Amino acid sequence: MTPSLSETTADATLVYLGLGSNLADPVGQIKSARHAIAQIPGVEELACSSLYRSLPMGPQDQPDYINAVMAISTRLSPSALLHYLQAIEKAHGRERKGQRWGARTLDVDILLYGGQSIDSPDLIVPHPGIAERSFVLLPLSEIAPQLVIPGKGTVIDLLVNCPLLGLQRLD
Ligand code: A4P
Ligand code: MG
Repeated sequence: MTPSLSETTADATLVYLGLGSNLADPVGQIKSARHAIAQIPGVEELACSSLYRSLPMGPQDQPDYINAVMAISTRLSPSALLHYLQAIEKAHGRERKGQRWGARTLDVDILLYGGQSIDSPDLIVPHPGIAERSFVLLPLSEIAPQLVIPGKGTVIDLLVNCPLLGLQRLD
């Protein structure tokens, strides 16, 4: 899919993405997803955190997750970017079975899209879970410790008050 002019903006926007996987070789899924995201037309990778192993948030009868955070620069609109990311999830075997927070081969969330606040049926930005999720805050603190999560505080300050819950950085 090549973005049309209406799907792009004049200036590039700094966007943070959260990646998660807990099925079918999660480490491989995250590495492959990072590569695929960097290949999206109109996207440039700026930084990527280490990979982290985390205990599942939500239903406990599922494997541990592998999580990472990426910073990208893009001229794609939020909805065009979301479409590309959902196509990448699908290409990585993502099935939507209706269970909230259930196991998945790949989940890519738009954490922040520049300074924009978006509240549409398909997209909520900033992602509402950032401030409570150590598997987002710790990788984010590697690449953007002083980033301000609007209405919440800096990443590093939020991390201090967030239980790590067995989060481990992979070598
Ligand atoms: N959507 C709305 N806002 C966004 C956004 N900012 N980024 C919509 C991406 N998508 C967004 O998502 C459902 C719909 O959310 C999408 O169609 C999109 O239009 P989904 O991925 O199908 O559903 P979900 O992921 O099960 O639900 P939800 O509430 O998005 O869950 P989260 O927040 O993605 O959390 N435990 C660990 N340790 N690590 C994890 O990464 N992830 C989850 C899922 C649960 N437990 C986890 C982890
Ligand atoms: Mg999601």
